Amino acid sequence: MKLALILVTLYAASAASKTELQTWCSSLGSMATYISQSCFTVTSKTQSYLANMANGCTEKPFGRLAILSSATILERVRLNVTNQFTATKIHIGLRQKYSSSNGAKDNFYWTDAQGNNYGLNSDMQWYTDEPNDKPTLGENGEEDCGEIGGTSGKIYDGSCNNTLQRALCEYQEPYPFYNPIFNAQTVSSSSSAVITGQTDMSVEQVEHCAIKCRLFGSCRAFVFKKGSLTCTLLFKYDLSDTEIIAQNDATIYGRQ
Ligand SMILES: [Ca+2]
Ligand SMILES: [Ca+2]
Repeated sequence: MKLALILVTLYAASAASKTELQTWCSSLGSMATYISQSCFTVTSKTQSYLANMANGCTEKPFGRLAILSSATILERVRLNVTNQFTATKIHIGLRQKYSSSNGAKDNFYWTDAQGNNYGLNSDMQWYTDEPNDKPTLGENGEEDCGEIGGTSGKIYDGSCNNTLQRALCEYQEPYPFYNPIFNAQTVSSSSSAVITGQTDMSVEQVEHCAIKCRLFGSCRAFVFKKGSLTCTLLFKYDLSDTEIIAQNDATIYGRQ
């Protein structure tokens, strides 16, 4: 009896600690998964890329086409959600800037419906030979919009026109929080986690790094260096042993 009461109490406590977004995400069943304080959903409606960008992810606040700068998140999204869409491509928040001198692989960037653009992570999970500007019959000779393969879970460039596809949406918590995940560690200069141009920013305290990370669309973690009061924004929290190095006055915080 006592044990049952404890279990009921524990259950009530864990249920109460679920955020509204988590509860909504769970209610969508196999069409959604909650990872790193974001709910990733696949839409049932199929639209053009630009329509999906503009209004495909508006069921909840803080929605956008998914920005997938972490290989771990991409793989969890595949296993938990997109894997069921065999041979289907699903739109994500990735575009290529037009330039007459562009090669197939140049000038891609992560983006959102507000038109904020973010540089790519260097470990982009492109499918073999992608991006390749290789439209299938019926497309108009350009592939400048990003998508993932439902089964492969890898990234492709696809045509922006005449493609009615589902969207992979990402709804973020209104106020994501960051936990220390590696104490007395920083990232190595060669780490693919570092967001170019967002390193060693002068701050006063750890919360100022958190504010910058919340504002910067592709940021999911950061390094705070207590000695120099600087922070470095990171694309991902899932760092490998080769990407982190010891440093006494540094702590890595992640959106877990
Ligand atoms: Ca292209
Ligand atoms: Ca392609």
